[in-house]
Amino acid sequence: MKKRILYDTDLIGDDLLTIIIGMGLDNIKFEGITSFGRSISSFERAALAENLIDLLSPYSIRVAAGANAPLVRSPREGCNACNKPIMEFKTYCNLKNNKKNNIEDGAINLITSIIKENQGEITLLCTGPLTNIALALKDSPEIANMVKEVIVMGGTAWTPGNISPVAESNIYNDPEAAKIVFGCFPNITMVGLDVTLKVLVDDKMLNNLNLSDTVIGKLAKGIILSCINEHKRRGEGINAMPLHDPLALMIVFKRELIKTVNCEVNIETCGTYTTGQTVCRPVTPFMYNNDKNIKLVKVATEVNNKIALEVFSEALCNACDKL
Ligand SMILES: [Ca+2]
Repeated sequence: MKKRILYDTDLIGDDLLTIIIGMGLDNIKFEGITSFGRSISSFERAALAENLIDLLSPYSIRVAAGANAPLVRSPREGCNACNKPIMEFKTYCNLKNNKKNNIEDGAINLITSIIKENQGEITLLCTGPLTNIALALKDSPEIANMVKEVIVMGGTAWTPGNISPVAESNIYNDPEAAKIVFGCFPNITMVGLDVTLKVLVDDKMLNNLNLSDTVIGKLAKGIILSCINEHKRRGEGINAMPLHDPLALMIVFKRELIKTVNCEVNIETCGTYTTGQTVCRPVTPFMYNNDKNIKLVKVATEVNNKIALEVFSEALCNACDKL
């Protein structure tokens, strides 16, 4: 049976790859895609998702634009390393007049309506700042108990941060929203830097992928190459693209890719040097028996990167061969 996914995303490079590989997989179905924007607006980002759907999806997917700024903070500029291949793809779509402008008005409406109409069925996959989801929870708190599960690409338990010494970028961008989301949903899996930095596509693997010379093949190759080069430029020791967001998607249908530890997770919102930190405390059965009010989050700590890369490669090549 297909896993039914509501995907909330900031639609930068690896988010687009996530949609592309999602189209190359038979065992998932996107029910809706909602966007978060910054200098490139959520509407423009939603339009990119719609372009991909028009080209690749065998079924219709509802798309809505969401917030353009965090709940209380000023928006930060996101990574723009992949802008060139994305702009080339946009130009292609505009020339082909593929943009149908079916974007719905309001991510919050779409999130709440899909969850309410499909109670217990929907996996909420989040690979951007959690602003849209927090706003949906403020609007309709009851949705917290209506989703099947929530997979969050974000945070880090015991690995250094990627935007500050202790914080991962998605959580750092809107820690107040993350605090609401982690505080409300009873069934969250946190797919953070502890695992995503172990699933890496380097130059050699990209060459071996031998992506077809289609529009989607060029876009995927451009995104991966731009990301590899950006990591090389930063000189942080990772000369490859970490599959942050695609890994979170793969876990929806292939749970055995990761091992998790039950943790209490608190989000730091006011630290001078620690804002956005996901403070994780492993909870033993003994601790939980003494205090059943502890909210448990499944924190991914190990990943089978070999199998993850195989699944990613096959799905990506399938999708790229389509167009
Ligand atoms: Ca993302």
